Amino acid sequence: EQMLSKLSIADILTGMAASQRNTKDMASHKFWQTQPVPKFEDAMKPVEEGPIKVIDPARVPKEAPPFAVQGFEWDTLDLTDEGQLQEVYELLTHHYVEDDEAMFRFNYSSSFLNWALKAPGWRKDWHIGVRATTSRRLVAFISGIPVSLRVRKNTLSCSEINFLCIHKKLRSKRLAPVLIQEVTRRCYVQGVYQAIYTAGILLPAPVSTCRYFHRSLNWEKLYEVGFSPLPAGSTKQRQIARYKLPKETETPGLRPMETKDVDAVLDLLKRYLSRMDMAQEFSSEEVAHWLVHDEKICPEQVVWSYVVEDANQGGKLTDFFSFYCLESTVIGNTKHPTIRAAYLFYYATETAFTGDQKALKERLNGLMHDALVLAKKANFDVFNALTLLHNPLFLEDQKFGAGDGQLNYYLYNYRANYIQGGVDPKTNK
Ligand code: MYA
Repeated sequence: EQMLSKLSIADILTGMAASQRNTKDMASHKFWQTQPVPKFEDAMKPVEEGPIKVIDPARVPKEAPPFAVQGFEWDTLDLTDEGQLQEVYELLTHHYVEDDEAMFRFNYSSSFLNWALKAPGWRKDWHIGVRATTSRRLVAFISGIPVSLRVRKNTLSCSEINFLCIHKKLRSKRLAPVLIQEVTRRCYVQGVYQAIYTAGILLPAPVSTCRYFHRSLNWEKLYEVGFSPLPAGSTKQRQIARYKLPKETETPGLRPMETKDVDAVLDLLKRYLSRMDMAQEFSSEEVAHWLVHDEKICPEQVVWSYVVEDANQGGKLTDFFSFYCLESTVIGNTKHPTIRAAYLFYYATETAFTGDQKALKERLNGLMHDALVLAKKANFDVFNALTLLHNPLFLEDQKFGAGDGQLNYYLYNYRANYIQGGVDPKTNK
């Protein structure tokens, strides 16, 4: 999940978004207290990193239990079937994540779902649906994809769990734990004993937490839908002028990424991510899948990636960046039915390896400025980024504002020391 976050001044002054306030202690998490996850009280203590529980494959049930509520049943979805992909799209469009005030709801496109759920190594049995037995209507969903995840020195074979969704009419019936236990069983059956997942809400207990930042591209529309406030003492005209961008990019050698760039981008990305405490370990197949737009997978474009080719170094690729499209429905707004948001995705730059902090800050600002120009050209309304990687080095200069949303990162059945969200701009650590 990506938490829906709005630009907010009040929330920053008072501390946190409502979803982030911890109103429940461990004992009241009736489900999570039974699971192999760290408790809040242990989350900040130094630990030896490793699995929490050893799973005995012989004790993993081979079949799903009958679904917990009469009149409903499990159904493994076939997302190579256009109609079933469309059913997941419909469920999420009407029932997936909303912000605290129910102003916006994520509207993942079916292209996005096709891309995100059929990543290299995807398995049909990790696309789990629940249907009403008689009407065959899809009422709940949870998914996993396989990822190789490095947490500091250890590389884990994990599943990444996402798109947990229950129809609004079936909420608060303790069905989420039923779905989570079933996806857990299906991972165990495959010998996968760890998982990574993210959520806007606070659960026991995050391994890291990032804040969302937003950079207005179409300020007037964001103001009209209630996403951006008009700061006291400013005017609409001044806000529009503040976020104006040039028509063309400035970095010499910048061009769209192509399939022929995959190996060079993988090399750069691997070296860059090796400096982070936690990151996915990519194969070249995964880099191609996640970064190169392919209209066979995404009839509607989802990912935009650019590389910098240095003519002075024989055409060497020195940098790349990418962003993806995730729209949100503006609930009940006929003038502006959706917000088109670009989310900063992966990037890397050779400058990160020079040890020159000032040069890195300058380079990233140049690259991200161009990313904003390109996103504006591609008709996005807002550009979002988290406080991870080296993002804190450019967020302020590129006129991002802090949002009211946070994104919590969780590991299932793995104990790890807390990872500070983002890089301290002062120390670059
Ligand atoms: S995060 C996106 C989640 N989806 C949405 O927010 C969409 C809109 N909301 C809904 O569809 C429902 O409200 C959901 C809850 C389905 C979220 N992650 O059935 P309930 C716990 C984990 O009565 P409902 C994403 O997709 C809650 O704390 N647990 O509640 C990543 C409580 O337990 P406890 C959650 O509102 C998902 C229990 O469920 C979440 O009807 C990663 C209440 O159940 C949540 N987002 O349904 C899942 N929300 O009493 C974990 C609520 O203990 C994967 N709960 O506090 C773990 C790894 C598994 C694989 C392991 C392999 C090794």
